[in-house]
Amino acid sequence: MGIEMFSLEGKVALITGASYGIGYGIAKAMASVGAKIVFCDIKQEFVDKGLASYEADGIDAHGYVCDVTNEPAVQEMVKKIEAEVGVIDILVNNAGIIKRIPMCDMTAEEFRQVIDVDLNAPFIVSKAVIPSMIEKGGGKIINICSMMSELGRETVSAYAAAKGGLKMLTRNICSEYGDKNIQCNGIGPGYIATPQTAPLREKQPDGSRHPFDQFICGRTPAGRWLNPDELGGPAVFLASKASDAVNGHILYVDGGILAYIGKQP
Ligand code: NAP
Ligand code: GCO
Repeated sequence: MGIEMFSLEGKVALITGASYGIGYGIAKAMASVGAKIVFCDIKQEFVDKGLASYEADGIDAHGYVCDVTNEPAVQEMVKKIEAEVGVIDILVNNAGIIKRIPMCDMTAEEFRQVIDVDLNAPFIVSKAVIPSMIEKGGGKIINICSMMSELGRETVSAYAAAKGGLKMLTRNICSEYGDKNIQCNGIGPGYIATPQTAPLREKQPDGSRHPFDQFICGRTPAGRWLNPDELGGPAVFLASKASDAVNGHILYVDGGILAYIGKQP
């Protein structure tokens, strides 16, 4: 078993919410080892922008407009992908949102919206792809978890609840479908420089660094924010034959945050 154990040649990979950000970084890495890239986004405008980015990177991706919280729309999209591209071998549940609101100020509707995208949608999309994976003899599901699958912090109650639930959904899919040769694992990114975290890195009015930016760099052994491309290698591993015996595992790609008490002030 040489380098080919990491090959995704001819595999169809669906990465949700991958017009940019972490999903895009993962898709690029998977394409580089032969995967056929399929992605969805909630708006045609973002799908088109994503297709243009993939083309500029020499990747022949397939883009679909789909709100992953909408079960009938997801089922229709999966059928279209199966007809137009092929049966999905690899699913990356990446689409996600966050609302940073103190819990007692958050409405139940705002809480539900985060749970809907970050937890209900991975259930919906996984449920839509598993039957064909079983028919095909197996598949790979990768759920994008978070530091908040293990840790809490002020203002992210809904997100932490969703990402904690996503960790356990990962373990349950492993438990329920492991005997059908489906491996379901998670990736728990640390703090990644994407549009989702841009507000935490914005310069202050006086030009100084955002306090959270300084805080996170002090909590990360490497002393820096990570970038989306750094998630590509771990994702390729969990999507490839190299990880056929890995199931129900959350692989933290956090630069060591979870191992580190933080830099002494
Ligand atoms: P991002 O820059 O905000 O991108 C999120 C993507 O998901 C966007 O393309 C967005 O599309 C899409 N999306 C949102 N709701 C959707 C829906 N209902 N249906 C379909 N697509 C939807 O986020 P990111 O930083 O790349 O994060 C990607 C994943 O990693 C998320 O699950 C996030 O929770 C997780 N994560 C991020 C970090 C980090 O530090 N950035 C760390 C750990 C985990 P639109 O632009 O059209 O809304
Ligand atoms: C936040 C950040 C984090 C990251 C990520 C960390 O507000 O704390 O957005 O939640 O997105 O999930 O792993």
